[in-house]
Amino acid sequence: MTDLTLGQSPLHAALDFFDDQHPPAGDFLRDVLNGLAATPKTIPPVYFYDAAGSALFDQITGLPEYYVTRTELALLDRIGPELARLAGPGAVVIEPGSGSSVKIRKLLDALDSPAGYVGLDISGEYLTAACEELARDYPDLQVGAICADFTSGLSLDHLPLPQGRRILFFPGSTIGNFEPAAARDLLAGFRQGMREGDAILIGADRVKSPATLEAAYDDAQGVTAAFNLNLVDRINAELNGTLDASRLKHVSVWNADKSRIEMHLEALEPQQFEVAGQVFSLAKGERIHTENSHKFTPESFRALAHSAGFDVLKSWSDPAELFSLHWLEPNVKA
Ligand code: AVJ
Repeated sequence: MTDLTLGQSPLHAALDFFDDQHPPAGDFLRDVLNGLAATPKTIPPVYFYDAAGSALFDQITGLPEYYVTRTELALLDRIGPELARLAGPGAVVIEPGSGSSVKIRKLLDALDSPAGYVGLDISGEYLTAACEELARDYPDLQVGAICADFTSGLSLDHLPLPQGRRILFFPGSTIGNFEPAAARDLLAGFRQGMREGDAILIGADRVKSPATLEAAYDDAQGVTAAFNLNLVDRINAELNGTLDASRLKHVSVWNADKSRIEMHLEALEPQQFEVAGQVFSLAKGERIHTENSHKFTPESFRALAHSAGFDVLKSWSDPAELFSLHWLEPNVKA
């Protein structure tokens, strides 16, 4: 099942190991057809991130309204020394959904001689490129890569990891993309791969004024709108779609009951379109739901962590209390 290549591999010479768990590729066609047949219509947010969508997301992280990324980065800078004390020397950092190299570098630079880094991602190509770059820049660090779907848990037992405390790094409020039950299952899945003394450092966005939240997901320059509407281009290009982006508009709404920002594509007029030969219609004002971004209070986050078998040992926020990082440890099993 798993296909472990140690450092000698000519393909990934800079890595100490590359473990290909052959995650099933997401099925864009099936998910889009099922989502459009549902009521209300919905498309999972994982499909935002093709090359164009990833470039747009990068642009989002620099927008004045999108406080998330810059706030988390500043927070990481501020709490670095404390993280070093909490983690201790020789920690092994594991990053599910290995993402922004800026964030992981901040963490590695803050820690006291970390022993290892393991990136985990569903896309092997992107993952190995990022991990090889880290391996070259951090010659004392053992670096491995796991090509896997982190939503089905972490299987680490067979890997040649350095001894030492494992720190899972899950920044960016990615946890907010999951509905409450799925978020709990995801964290519980992480917990199964952890030992006593291991920890998770996780970023979670906070509840704040709806105006601030809606602006963060509907910026003045229209970058978030372009990010949302890029799904339309992708469906048209890859799934033989006939959607007309000029007849849809980007909408961001705060759902107070569910404590989340929702993004939708809303029909400006009644319309019909095809995807892969199947006909769909939208009434005027009807929406395709494309993303949820859940926001937490300290209490709601603690409840989520507890439900997945963790204690929150420490939480940090910026002075304006926009965003939080939390340090979780597995609670002792009864
Ligand atoms: C990458 C999922 C954390 O929810 O804030 C940004 C994605 N969507 N703007 C978020 C996103 C629109 C982002 N996450």
